[in-house]
Amino acid sequence: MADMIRPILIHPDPRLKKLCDPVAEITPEIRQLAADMLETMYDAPGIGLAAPQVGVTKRIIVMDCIKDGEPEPMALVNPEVIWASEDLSTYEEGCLSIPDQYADVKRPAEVKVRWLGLDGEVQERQFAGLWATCVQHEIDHLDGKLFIDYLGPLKRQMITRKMEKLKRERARG
Ligand code: K1U
Ligand code: ZN
Repeated sequence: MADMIRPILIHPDPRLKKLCDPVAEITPEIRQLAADMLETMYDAPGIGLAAPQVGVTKRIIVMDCIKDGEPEPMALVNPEVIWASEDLSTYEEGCLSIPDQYADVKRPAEVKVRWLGLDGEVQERQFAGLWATCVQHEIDHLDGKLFIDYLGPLKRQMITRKMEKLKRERARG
C-alpha cells in the first residue's frame, strides 16, 4: 500500500495522555504504520513523531534530526532509555500536537536507547545533541507525557487554552 499522511492529533486529546501498549510482533501493519508516520513527519515538517500523535496507542516512534545533508529516517519500536547522562542540556522544544508553542525543557544531554528495529532485531545506540532531546520527547509521548508537562501550571494552562481555541476554530472551518 502507498504511504499515507495521517492527521496529527492536537492537544488536548485523551489519546495523547495514554500509556501506549508494547508492540508484540513486527507485522506488515506495523511496517506500514512506521512508513506512514515518516511520511507524516516529513510533510509536517518535523524531526520526530510518536504513534499516539496519529491516534495509534502503540510504542512506536520515528525521527530524523538531520538538518542538512542525507536524510537519516529512523523507526524505533518499543524504545527504552537504558542509560542517561548526569549532565543536562536545555533545548527550546516544540511539538506537532501543540503547534506554534515553544518552551525550554531540561533533559539528560545523552541517552542510550534500546529498541526493536523493523527487521525484528534488537538495536542500541547512544544519542547526543538534538537526537537525544528528540528521542526523549518522543518516548515521553508513549508514556502520555507532553513537553508542557515540564512547565509550571500557569504556562501549561495558558498553552492548553490556546490549543482548545485553535481546535474550536479548526472545527468551525
Ligand atoms: O513529537 C513531535 O511533536 C515532533 C517534534 C519533535 C521535537 C522538536 C523539538 C524538540 C524535541 C522534539 C517536532 O518535530 S516540532 C517541529 C520541529 O522541531 C522542526 C520543524 C521543522 C524543522 C526543524 C524542526
Ligand atoms: Zn511532540
